[in-house]
Amino acid sequence: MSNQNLFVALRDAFPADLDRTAVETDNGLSYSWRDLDRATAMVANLLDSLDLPPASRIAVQVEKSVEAMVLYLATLRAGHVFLPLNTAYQSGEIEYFIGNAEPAVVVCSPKNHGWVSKIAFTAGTQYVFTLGDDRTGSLLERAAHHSDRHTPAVRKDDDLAAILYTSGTTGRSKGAMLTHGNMRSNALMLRDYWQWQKDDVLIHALPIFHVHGLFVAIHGALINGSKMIWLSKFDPKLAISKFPEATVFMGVPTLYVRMLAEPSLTKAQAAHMRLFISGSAPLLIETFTEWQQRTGHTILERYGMSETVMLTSNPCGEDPRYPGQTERRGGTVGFPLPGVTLRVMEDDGKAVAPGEIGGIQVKGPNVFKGYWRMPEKTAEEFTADGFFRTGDVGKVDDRGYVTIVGRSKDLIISGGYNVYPAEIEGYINDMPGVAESAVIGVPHPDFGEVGVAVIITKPGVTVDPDQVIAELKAKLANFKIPKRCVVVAELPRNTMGKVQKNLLREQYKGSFA
Ligand code: MCA
Ligand code: AMP
Repeated sequence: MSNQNLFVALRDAFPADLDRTAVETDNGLSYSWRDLDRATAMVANLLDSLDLPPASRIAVQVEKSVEAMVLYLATLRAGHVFLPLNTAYQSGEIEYFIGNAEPAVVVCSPKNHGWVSKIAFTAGTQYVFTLGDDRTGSLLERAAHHSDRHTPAVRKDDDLAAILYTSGTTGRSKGAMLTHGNMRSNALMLRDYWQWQKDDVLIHALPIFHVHGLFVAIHGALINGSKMIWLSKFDPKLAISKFPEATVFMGVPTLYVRMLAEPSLTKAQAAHMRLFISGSAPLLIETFTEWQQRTGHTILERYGMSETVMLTSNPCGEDPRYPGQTERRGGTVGFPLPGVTLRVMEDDGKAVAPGEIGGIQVKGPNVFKGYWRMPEKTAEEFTADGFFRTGDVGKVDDRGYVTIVGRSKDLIISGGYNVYPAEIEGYINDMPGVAESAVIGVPHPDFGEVGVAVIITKPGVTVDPDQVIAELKAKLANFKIPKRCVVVAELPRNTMGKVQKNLLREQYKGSFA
């Protein structure tokens, strides 16, 4: 694999006829491949005109739009590092990310310009632009004065392309550094593994501030020169209505659960589709089975991480490494992808017996460069022989299928978003009257899993659970807010005095049955 700027690999795959439609939006706009090339050139020229240090971070917190995707592609084209931020993050969270990543440029939604620019300039950011989801804002105004031709910056495989913040069990988020090589190798491999066809059309219904929507979906379509039907926000009825014009859909399990609740989801309506992919969170076997019965399609479940992009996938036709195994098996995340080495290990570093459960470790060209400015933390997460510890617990069966059975990291995945109990507990424990708290994940029919906060108060003090929730809502992204908050006299502890979250999960698992 020669060294190549990821943008060049994507643009090389554009169809010969650049006037064909590349993106069609749900509000009636369409963008040709030529539009994408010209728009990314103009924004890349704007970035070049700022004389930024090489590999500057470009932090972006904007609503989903085609122009936001153009900004991502232009950042690659200009050779800088894209840092997408969840639109639900509030000022405390943004302050941390900007302080940690020290971006040279911040692009924010016009409505947030006031508080974001204050945080950015205080942190030393040189430029703050705005970008609305309706093609307004200073970024496009400034880019309009620049040429629509641009020679992409030369980038090597090991050069940074993006930083994705993902927390660990210990509170603050870590910036996962993904290189041009990580993402290009994964995109090219998935193009072949998921058998992207010439006339495939992708329905893009995911946010574009995480790996699934920003890399797996967008790279998947672009590296195959495939049109995208672009939904600004997931709506089950709208997504289903697009099936007759499309062939590929990618979603987190919640999207499938919500579409199954729609009477318009029928076999006939899904007949034109070729491939439904699910990931980011466990797909319940009930959802997998119901989807198969309702639509005649067998969802392809795959497994990935911010640190590794895609790791495993159920088959999409014949996988020569597993002859005759074309079955997509519900409840599994399929085979390690070509180029990915996956092993299941005991805590003491020995491999488990075949079929046994242990910690999943991986190696491959898709595995990230490390955590931004956290070399010690990075070193902890890699073994001496170079495998990345995913923090996931699983097994590989005798047919080679990988099953994820749990996580050793304290993590809740809610509607496909990661929620880190340690971060929420930190905020609750700082509240007056709170002695200690534990946030656990419990099953939820829509989001799959949601947080429940269990609190013990200081002696003689009463704490109002609703007040706790209200205070959290003022500080944290909405998807992180526990869906239930209870005050109890004591928390179950093991002999070491450690809170036994497994007992709490058992006790509160019926909260949203
Ligand atoms: C919204 N709410 C949530 C969530 N989303 N609560 C818990 N978990 C969530 N994920 C709450 C809001 O706070 C709000 O509550 C109420 O639900 C409705 O808010 P709204 O924004 O309208 O929610 P929605 O539109 O219904 O969003 C649900 C969603 C969204 C469409 C499932 O969460 C989504 O797009 N998830 C996809 C996440 C994703 O892209 N994951 C990929 C990560 P209130 O009114 O009280 O504020 S990448 C990854 O994991 C790896 C690499 C991989 O393998 O892909
Ligand atoms: P993130 O770091 O946000 O990319 O989340 C990655 C985590 O999501 C993985 O470590 C897994 O715990 C989880 N995950 C991703 N895909 C799946 C899947 N198909 N089934 C179960 N968990 C998954």
